[in-house]
Amino acid sequence: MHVLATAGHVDHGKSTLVRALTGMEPDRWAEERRRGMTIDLGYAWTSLPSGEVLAFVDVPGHQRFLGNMLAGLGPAPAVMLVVAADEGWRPQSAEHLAAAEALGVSRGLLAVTRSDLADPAAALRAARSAIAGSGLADVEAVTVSGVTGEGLDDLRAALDRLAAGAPQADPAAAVRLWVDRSFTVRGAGTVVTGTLPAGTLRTGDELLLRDRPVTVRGLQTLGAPADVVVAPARVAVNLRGVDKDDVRRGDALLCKGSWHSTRLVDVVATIDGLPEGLVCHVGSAAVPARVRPLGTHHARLSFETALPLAAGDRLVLREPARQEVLGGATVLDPEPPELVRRGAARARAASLARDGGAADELRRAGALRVSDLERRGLRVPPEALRIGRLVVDRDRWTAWRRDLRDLVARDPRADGVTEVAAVQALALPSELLGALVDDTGLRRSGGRVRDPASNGSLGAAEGAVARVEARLRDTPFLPPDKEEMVELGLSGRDVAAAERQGRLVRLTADLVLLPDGPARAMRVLAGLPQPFSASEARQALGTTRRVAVPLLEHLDRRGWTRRVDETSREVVRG
Ligand SMILES: Nc1nc2c(ncn2[C@@H]2O[C@H](COP(=O)(O)OP(=O)(O)O)[C@@H](O)[C@H]2O)c(=O)[nH]1
Ligand SMILES: [Mg+2]
Repeated sequence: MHVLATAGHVDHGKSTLVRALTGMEPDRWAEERRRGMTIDLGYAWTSLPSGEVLAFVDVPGHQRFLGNMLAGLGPAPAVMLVVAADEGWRPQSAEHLAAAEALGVSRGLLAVTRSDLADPAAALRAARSAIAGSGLADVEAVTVSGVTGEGLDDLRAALDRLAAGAPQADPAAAVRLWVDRSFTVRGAGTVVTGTLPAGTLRTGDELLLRDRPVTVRGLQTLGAPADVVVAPARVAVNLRGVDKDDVRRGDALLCKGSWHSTRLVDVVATIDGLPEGLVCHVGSAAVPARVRPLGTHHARLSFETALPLAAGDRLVLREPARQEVLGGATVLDPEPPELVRRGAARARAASLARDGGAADELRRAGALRVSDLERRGLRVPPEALRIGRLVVDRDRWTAWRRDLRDLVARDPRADGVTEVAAVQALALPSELLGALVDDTGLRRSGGRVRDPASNGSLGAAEGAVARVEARLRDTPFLPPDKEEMVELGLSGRDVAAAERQGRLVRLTADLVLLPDGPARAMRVLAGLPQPFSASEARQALGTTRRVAVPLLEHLDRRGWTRRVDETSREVVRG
């Protein structure tokens, strides 16, 4: 399943589009339908043409309901930004884009809807230029009408591409389900719902809710009961022993022992000069906080109530009295050191300001995307390496070089390791492989990394392969049989390596010719009266039936010969 939040100015057609795509009603309240306006989060889902299921969290666009909007957008991995063709880019469009920016959302789609009311070109241009430079700059755009249905198929196809490109959520990640709704079901008790961005939920799981253990009595997803729900997903959790009043939006269901609830965090903000008081939105929560500035970009926030936060979590910042996004912040340290000594705050500010903790994070990760650092307000550590779109920790690079050389050197046949195996063994971001191979003096070809110095050599198998080659030069169509190969000490792996090096071709797993063998056979066969039988071919080639039959089948596969009937073939001319 995939989860997508809508976003965009009020009345631009978000709910209508969700309705048209899913056939479901995202405006759940009678008041919403009477007023024709989304007030709270709505939920709907559909199957895409590929069969992938996509769930929508439909948000209100009206400024007054910014908090509800953020509770929907907060845990969602992607966003569908909706702009009305007849209205164009409006203040709440920018507001919602700012929220997505603050949250670091970079996956999504731009839908210019109500295309039946006006030519969408101008609105599309305006929206494109508004999102240029944001994390959503590269998203696909679709023009559509939720009322006439024009463009809906394009939109579905674009949603499918978005789903196909979604990064895999880690099913083993510690669960943190931000509650966006809680209610009572007669006979079942308390149910909470939320967007599960990572991890797996199972019936019977013991979780924590406000430091209290709770048990998952039942699960539902897409309106049906489930024993197991794997992220990403929309999920409803029936909790045993929890009163409806014990849980509300902004609470989180947590894996035991994995999360640290904190009232104090050090952050880097996307804006300078934070006010003294803020409201911080994270997940579905909105919590007031006091601000202690630490240098220009950094600050220590103390929350009114504790939040389960980890380094890297993103907060949307708002001034308490204003319904607008002020900026964003990234948690650098959810367990910051106390600042008691005189000068401690200044020292802390200096250490955060040096690189905002980027060097530490880079040391841990090995490599990070430059755009991710920049978007989070972190500076690229000056001592780091820049390779393509990544910054790489120097020590890690040295270790990767050593490990890659070792890996290739340890390969017993000296025919290289596959790129996939190398990337896995080194836990290397695959886009770094090219640079790493160049830097180590190794070479990439045919999907493998090899040492050019040992090229042409097959290690221990070299002598045996050379003997087979010599023999085939004398009698090109009389290769060694299976037993002889075993006697020579040649395994299937050796033969495969020799084939990759262009020294032999395989007709079957253990039947080989020189690479020019098939072409030589063709010259002989072309001289026969056409069509010819397998036994005529065998005689002309001076070989045995054991070789002739697989050789002819090999030529058939290449399209050089073809069967005429049960018993005969002809050479394909031209
Ligand atoms: N003609 C036309 N009207 C639309 C379209 N999409 C939405 N509307 C109308 O625009 C108004 C706002 O739509 P709604 O989906 O509630 O907007 P939301 O606030 O973004 O969810 C409603 O009156 C809809 O009927 C469309 O594609 N074409
Ligand atoms: Mg709506």
